[in-house]
Amino acid sequence: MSDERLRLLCADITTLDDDVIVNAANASLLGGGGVDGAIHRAAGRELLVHCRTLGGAKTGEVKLTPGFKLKAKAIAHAVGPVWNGGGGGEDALLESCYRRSMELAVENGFSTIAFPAISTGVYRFPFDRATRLALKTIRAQLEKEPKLKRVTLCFFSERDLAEAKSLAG
Ligand code: AR6
Repeated sequence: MSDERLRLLCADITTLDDDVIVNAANASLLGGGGVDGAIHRAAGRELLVHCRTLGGAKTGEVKLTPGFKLKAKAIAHAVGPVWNGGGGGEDALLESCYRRSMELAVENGFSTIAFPAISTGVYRFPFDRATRLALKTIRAQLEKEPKLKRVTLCFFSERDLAEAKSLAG
């Protein structure tokens, strides 16, 4: 059962020691506010120097970097969609962020990964819709990827965690 490898918690994602932590980045991959700002601050300036070589990423794409000063070994920079009413392919783009992050983790030999609630802050994706989609995509991917030992959904408030737990069933 894939749910034995899924955990939901409330934390600052920069403090986690999972192999990979996922960043809710923007297309420049050069940092910003929210979780992106927190990850860049915690990983240190070397992360920005490295990100400058990546040439950005499209919405729905994910690029992997080292974790630098983080406990995590790597950071998966995922560019989530800006919510625009749902008619612009936002669901598929958000799903791609979760699926590609997990695929890249496995391809690079990692076995644990932690996600923030991508697109649900500044990008305004409705929290319940985003969380349902995250749970569905992660569960499907866990079934396909036996090498992934644990996937964490990391929320930044107890309120978000409680809502996610009720959606997870
Ligand atoms: N640990 C875990 N979750 C966090 C943390 C943290 N340290 N900080 C915030 N969150 P957002 P987005 C939660 O706005 O909507 C940036 O400027 C937060 O409560 O960080 O994908 C980028 O550069 C929310 O639930 O990301 C982009 O321009 C979730 O992380 C843009 O924001 C996502 O909120 C991306 O917007």
